[in-house]
Amino acid sequence: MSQQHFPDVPKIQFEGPKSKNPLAFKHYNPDEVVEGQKLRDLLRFSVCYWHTFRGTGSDPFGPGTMLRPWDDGSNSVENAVKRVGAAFEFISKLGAPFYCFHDRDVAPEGETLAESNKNLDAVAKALAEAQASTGVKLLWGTANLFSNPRFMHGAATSCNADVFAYAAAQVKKAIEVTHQLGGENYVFWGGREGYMNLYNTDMKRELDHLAKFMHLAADHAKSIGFKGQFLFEPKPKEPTKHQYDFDAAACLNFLRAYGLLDKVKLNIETNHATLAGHTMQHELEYARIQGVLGSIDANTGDLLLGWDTDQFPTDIYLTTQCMLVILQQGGLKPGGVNFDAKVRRESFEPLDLFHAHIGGMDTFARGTKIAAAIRRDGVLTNFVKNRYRSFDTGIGQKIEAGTVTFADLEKYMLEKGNPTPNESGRQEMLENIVNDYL
Ligand code: XUL
Ligand code: CO
Repeated sequence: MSQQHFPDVPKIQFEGPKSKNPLAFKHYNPDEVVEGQKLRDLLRFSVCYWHTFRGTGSDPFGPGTMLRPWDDGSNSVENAVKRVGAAFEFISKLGAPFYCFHDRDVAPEGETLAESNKNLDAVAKALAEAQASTGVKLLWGTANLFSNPRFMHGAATSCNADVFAYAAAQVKKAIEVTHQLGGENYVFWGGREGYMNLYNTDMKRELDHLAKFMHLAADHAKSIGFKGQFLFEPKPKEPTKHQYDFDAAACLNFLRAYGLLDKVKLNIETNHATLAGHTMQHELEYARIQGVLGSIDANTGDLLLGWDTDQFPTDIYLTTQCMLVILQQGGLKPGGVNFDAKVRRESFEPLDLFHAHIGGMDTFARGTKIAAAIRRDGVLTNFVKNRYRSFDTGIGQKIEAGTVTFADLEKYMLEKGNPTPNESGRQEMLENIVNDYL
């Protein structure tokens, strides 16, 4: 591949924590083994096409600031193919093993569905060639069912049956292209699957339609032999006031209620978790304990801003907490850590894309090593195990085994008189202990 889009950037190398080179990893050594896995295979980093190669830095107050030198600003297939070259040069120099895309990020939408499909096929050919020549693989594909005005009322949850049909056709094609490119997962994020006002909304019908849509997608995947994992990505609001995929708990209830649990897992995103009023650790743990933690979209919000700012993760507490959960389930494979994150509008130079991703990857690598050390010493797990020891024997054991009734418990307590005294939760001590590992 001709390397011409980032001529001043070499392949990013691991130089260790003492390095002062901003274009080097200080903590992410892909070959370092943590809990029996190389960091490369444990973290499975992915670069997202939409923010990194289509982001312009536009905001409601002004246009984009990031016209890339390789981009002629047109909506042509030729420009899209040229962009593939820049994207794969970036991803390979960074050393991320994966990328992700929406159909409409990689290829321009045409006048008709047939034309859009043709454009997508043309760019998919370039993507396949770039994957083959660089070894970069596709973590997941998805369809953009929210930008075009036809999706104003939603896609699978639109009140317009033709829009449902259009979305189905688009997802059919996106799954086929994902399959063709060896994608390991396929994501559903319900861009406008929600409502602005219940006065005009039949919630039951919309949810039934969304479930029908996912079943149809899973049926099609089966019919073409696509074995990738389907992932549902929770987000509570934005663009709609209420998204049906509100949080991990709402998504799980939806999947369970509609018989989709054996077909779909979750893709948990940090800024979506916090918009829902949860920590990322909460969302990951909730998904993990129910066996549906599939993949993550790594980013972070801003405590002072109430919207989806999609910033790169730089907080070591955050990544340590994420990795405590992810290590507990032995990694995310076939999922990974996808940077669904964008550089700020002021960071408009291509070089900033490197700084942002290097920071995110280093922050995750540090979090991984810190979490592994905490786990190795058992400082949290031993405390937690001990905290619940009253359920390991005696009456607690019987409660868990389901061998006692309310009447038995009443008899037990009447005889005993008062419960065994409580012990401190020692939150502050544990917070100090975690700090010792940072
Ligand atoms: C939007 C978001 C999406 C999904 C894929 O907030 O996170 O980019 O990850 O559609
Ligand atoms: Co996302």
